[in-house]
Amino acid sequence: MLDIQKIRADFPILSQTVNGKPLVYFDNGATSQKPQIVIDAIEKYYQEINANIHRGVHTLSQLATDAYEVSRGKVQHHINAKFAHEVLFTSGTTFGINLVTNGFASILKPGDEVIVSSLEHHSNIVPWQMLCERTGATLKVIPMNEDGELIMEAFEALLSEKTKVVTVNHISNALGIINPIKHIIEKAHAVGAAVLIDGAQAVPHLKPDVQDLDCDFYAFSGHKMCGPTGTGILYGKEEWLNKLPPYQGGGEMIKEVTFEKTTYADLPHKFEAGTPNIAGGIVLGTAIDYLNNIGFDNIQKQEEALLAHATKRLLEIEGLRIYGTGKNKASVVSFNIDGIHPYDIGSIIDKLGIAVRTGHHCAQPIMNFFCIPGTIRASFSFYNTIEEIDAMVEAVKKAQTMLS
Ligand code: 7TS
Repeated sequence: MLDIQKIRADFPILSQTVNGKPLVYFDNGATSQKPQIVIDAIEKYYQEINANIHRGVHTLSQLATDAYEVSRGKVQHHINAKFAHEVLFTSGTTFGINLVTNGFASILKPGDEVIVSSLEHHSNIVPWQMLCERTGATLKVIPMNEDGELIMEAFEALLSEKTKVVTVNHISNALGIINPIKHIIEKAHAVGAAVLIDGAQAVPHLKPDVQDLDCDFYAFSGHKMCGPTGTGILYGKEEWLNKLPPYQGGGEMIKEVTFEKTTYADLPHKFEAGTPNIAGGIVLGTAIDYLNNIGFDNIQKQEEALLAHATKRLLEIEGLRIYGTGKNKASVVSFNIDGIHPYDIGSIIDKLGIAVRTGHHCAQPIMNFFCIPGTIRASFSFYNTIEEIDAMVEAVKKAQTMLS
């Protein structure tokens, strides 16, 4: 088992008090906290090797470029991509998805279909809607059941030769449901559709294997996996990245520029215009090393224990309903209490030092499905403890008493 106290000591923010109470940070789905090793690595970059990359012959530029490319290699191995050039640095999941939808604008035709799921974050709905508006393609939606699970028979019924893209999240941010993505990818490929997986909520909990999954694109954010904000990755299969046009034009993404015509650089540079978040990209590699040193088996064991304890303790509260009761779940509990607005509970427990997210979690269609304005979401990380969950349960009970 993990020595949680030792791990917690890696995260300086966790020893803070908020509103005079020890911080209980259960908003990991929004962003994770950062270990000291990540904070130090950012400082070290600016103190020792700060320079622009891929352009200088001078020593610092080469050091920075090497560190950036080493980090790309770490990500490649972490997600088991076949080639390093299939790993694009982005500013986050949102950017990665928009890069792909922008590319598909030159591929989709009126009458083509794009399938999204009813469990998506707005980041994986709106860009596809915009794409459909641009191209005349039609958006189809995989429905879900009362447990928050996607209905696979309905998905299969939506598939046809018109389906050009299927996109679904690996893990739902609002409910924590883990989707059967391998099955979805297989079925989508059987009709010749490309598949984008939104891995934003998966990468903090597990190590995706993009070759085993056989997905065409896998997008995620660095800041949810102990890395800096403003970092992310878009994995794309080489053949797809070669097929898609660049997203942004600018420096570093070209081979040759004249006023008559520009030719584009090879992968990955074709998709990395301008000066990137160099420090962030390098330090994302540090965060990945940190997580791998802890070990994803250990992370999962700890998070399973937290989820089981939180589910059991919360259900002791009268009138409390958990949303997302499917079997396959990550360490996220979304709930409401009869007759009380989620925001009111969130505000009161914040006064008691407990940070959860309340609201629609950028997943309004899920809230509409359950006919609720939002939920209280506690999302756990491996550095959280059973005692913190008990503190949250007591705080929620107190809030319930105050508000009833
Ligand atoms: N996709 C999913 C499944 C997400 O959970 C999020 C962010 C995004 C995409 C967008 O990621 P970004 O890094 O580009 O912003 N989710 C949340 C959340 O659940 N609470 O705050 C942000």
